[in-house]
Amino acid sequence: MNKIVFATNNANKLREAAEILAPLGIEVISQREAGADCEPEENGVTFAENAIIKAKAVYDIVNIPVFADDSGLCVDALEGRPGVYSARYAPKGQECAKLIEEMKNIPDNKRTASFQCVIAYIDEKSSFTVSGSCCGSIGYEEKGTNGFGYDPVFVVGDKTMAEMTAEEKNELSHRGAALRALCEKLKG
Ligand code: ITT
Repeated sequence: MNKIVFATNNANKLREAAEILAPLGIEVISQREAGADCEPEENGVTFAENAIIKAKAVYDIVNIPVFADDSGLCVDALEGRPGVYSARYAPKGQECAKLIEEMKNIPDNKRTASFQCVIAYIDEKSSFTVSGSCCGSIGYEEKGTNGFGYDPVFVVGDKTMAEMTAEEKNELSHRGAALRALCEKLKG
């Protein structure tokens, strides 16, 4: 099985990537396991810029194949916010409550949103980015206890992402799509 280091400090992203990539023959190792205990400043203004910053910082330490994920929630009624600032929109655990409050006067038909994910990959021969997205809408209350971040307010079909099993989420998520695109590129 091929090994790739995932440049992230987010344990939920790590778990999802491991679940998605294992059946495709790729073993995911955390940056900490690989000996890279760093948290580079994410000062890019796009998902791609931030993904590249994270992948490079870890690649420079470990020198084996690395990928990083920069992702976030883009809400149409908020002109794409919180977007690249999703991790910094509210203190951890309060992001859904803050978003529900900010969206309280937005009618049903204007609550559309998408999760976006850009993955940057680097090895000794190549570097590239791939992306994935998932369209849905913002609910009026938090529902479900699975997943993380904005999952309890992000509705796809008749469920929030936090009401889905890990398999259901991975099948349709932005991260699932980007990771499958990464595999396709690596198969080349
Ligand atoms: P790393 O930078 O260490 O990977 P992070 O959590 O800071 O971890 P990002 O900078 O990419 O990652 O921020 C992404 C934020 O967007 C994340 O903290 C969540 O709030 C949100 N997010 C991304 N993917 C999500 C998902 O699948 N479900 C729910 N929220 C998600």
